[in-house]
Amino acid sequence: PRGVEWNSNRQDRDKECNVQVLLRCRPLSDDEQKSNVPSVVSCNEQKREVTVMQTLANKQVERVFTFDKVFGPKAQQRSIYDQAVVPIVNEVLDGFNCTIFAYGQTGTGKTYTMEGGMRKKGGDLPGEAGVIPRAVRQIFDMLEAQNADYSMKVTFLELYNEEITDLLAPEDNSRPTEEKQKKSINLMEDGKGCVFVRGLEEESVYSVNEIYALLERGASKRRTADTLLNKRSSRSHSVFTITVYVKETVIGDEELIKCGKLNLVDLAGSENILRSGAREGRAREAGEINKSLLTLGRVINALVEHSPHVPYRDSKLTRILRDSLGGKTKTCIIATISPTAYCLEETLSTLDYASRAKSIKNKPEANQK
Ligand code: ADP
Ligand code: ZZD
Repeated sequence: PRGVEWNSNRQDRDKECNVQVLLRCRPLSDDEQKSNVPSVVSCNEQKREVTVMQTLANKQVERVFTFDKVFGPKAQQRSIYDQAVVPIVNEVLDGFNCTIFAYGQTGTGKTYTMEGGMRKKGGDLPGEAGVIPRAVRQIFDMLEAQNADYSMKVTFLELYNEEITDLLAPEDNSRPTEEKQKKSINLMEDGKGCVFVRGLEEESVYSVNEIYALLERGASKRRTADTLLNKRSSRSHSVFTITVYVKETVIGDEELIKCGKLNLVDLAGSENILRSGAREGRAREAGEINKSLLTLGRVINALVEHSPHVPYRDSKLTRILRDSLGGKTKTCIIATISPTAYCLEETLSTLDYASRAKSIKNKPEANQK
């Protein structure tokens, strides 16, 4: 079965490997439960199936989708992390680049999955902590346990309306607000066609708490931007990247540096695609068109259909994540849905999108040597 490929042996690692696609359905909220909102989604985790009940011309129609893993409404943050993310983080420490995307309609749990609920001051990781804080801790724990000679860098950016904001940039109170944003952040290409973001604050980090403090800075910066421009967060993409360098001394005191990278991406709400497609003219003026999200969909289509031209260059998101789609990075998409009848149309669109992405093939290659 698919999914076994992910944990394959060292010797057959450099083979083609499908993008892994996971599906998570959130529970009904307290309000939804109180008002008896009907649920139309059922998840069978064993069979890795999601069934959606649809009423068409007064007839009940069931649609069934299969994914690499399915997490129903009762799935805990911890179990998603243990089952889906632990193997990916292990690959990062082996020198691979890995990307995890969260894709879905606003309100279905992308941020809850990637970041989690609020952090309790001073305490240990809360049960509600999402993928990012858990991955940070696992990476440190493993490096400490191996007594490794390592260094680590993190970046955290937000992409809104094709503009990149550095969520880790220190506050500069000596300049007016408009100017602060202007510190130019550009996409640059190295000689090998790899894109990197120039002008981002790249923080070297030495402890878990230091990263958590940086996340706090990023989260509060985003909250400020959110209140300035209502609901910006549902239309923006955020990318948190951890780069780990591990020094390995081999026999004959030759030194090797193994470098692995983990990109954790919380995409804009997928409802923005449908909307910006439908009323492109006015949406563009309202800043509603989401070029990056539209282009991501086109890139996925082109890869699935083996088109000779893949439009990576058409948006910043697809330029930044080029290697994650059809490249040398190991990629996992977590698609999130709501169980309610009200979200049915969006849910089916997410399930179709995620199903298509299952056939994308990447060719992971370790960075070292
Ligand atoms: P999105 O990022 O997709 O817009 P959020 O992560 O903000 O969605 O989730 C919307 C709301 O639903 C939040 O209040 C969040 O805490 C809650 N939520 C989402 N997923 C779950 C889940 N699996 N379990 C419990 N609460 C959840
Ligand atoms: N989702 C919360 C942040 C929010 O939107 O504010 S949870 C995790 C990853 C990236 C950014 C923030 C976090 C988050 C957090 C909350 C409060 C202060 C700082 C950071 C978090 C949650 C659990 C453990 C560590 C960090």
